Amino acid sequence: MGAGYNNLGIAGVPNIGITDNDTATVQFASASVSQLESVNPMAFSVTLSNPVASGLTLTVASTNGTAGASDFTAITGGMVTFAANTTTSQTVNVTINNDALDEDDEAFTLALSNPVATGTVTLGTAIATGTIQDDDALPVLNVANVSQPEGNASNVLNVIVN
Ligand SMILES: [Ca+2]
Ligand SMILES: [Ca+2]
Ligand SMILES: [Ca+2]
Repeated sequence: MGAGYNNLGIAGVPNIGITDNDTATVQFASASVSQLESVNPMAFSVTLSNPVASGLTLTVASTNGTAGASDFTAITGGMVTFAANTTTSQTVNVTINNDALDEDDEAFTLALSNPVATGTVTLGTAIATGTIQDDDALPVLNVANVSQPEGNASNVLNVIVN
């Protein structure tokens, strides 16, 4: 009891406070998620270590890295909510755009912030990296057959990129 033990009531009714000693950690289940750009959405799991009596809300937002607006749908001011007295993990889904560009794998980050709850809730792994694996083949160069009369000073070479 210690600090939670308050004044004894004069009338003999003790006034006892209970100091909660429970804390909870909320975080991404994994600091990195990687999948082909043809797989949609990209799911980030958020876990809570202990149930929170008040429930819990968090803010989630994305930041562009090598992946930008053409590669995924940004999240600004998203909310993650845990219901009261539960630890059911929550999922943040990011919409991935499957383009036809041959390119390097690209990445962005998600950040959790601002846990709001009564009691003590701390952030664990608050940043997660999403890697979008390119699935597009190298372009094929086709050079069209060229013929020209002798003595022609210049010619046009048609190059078709598929
Ligand atoms: Ca892309
Ligand atoms: Ca693609
Ligand atoms: Ca691509």
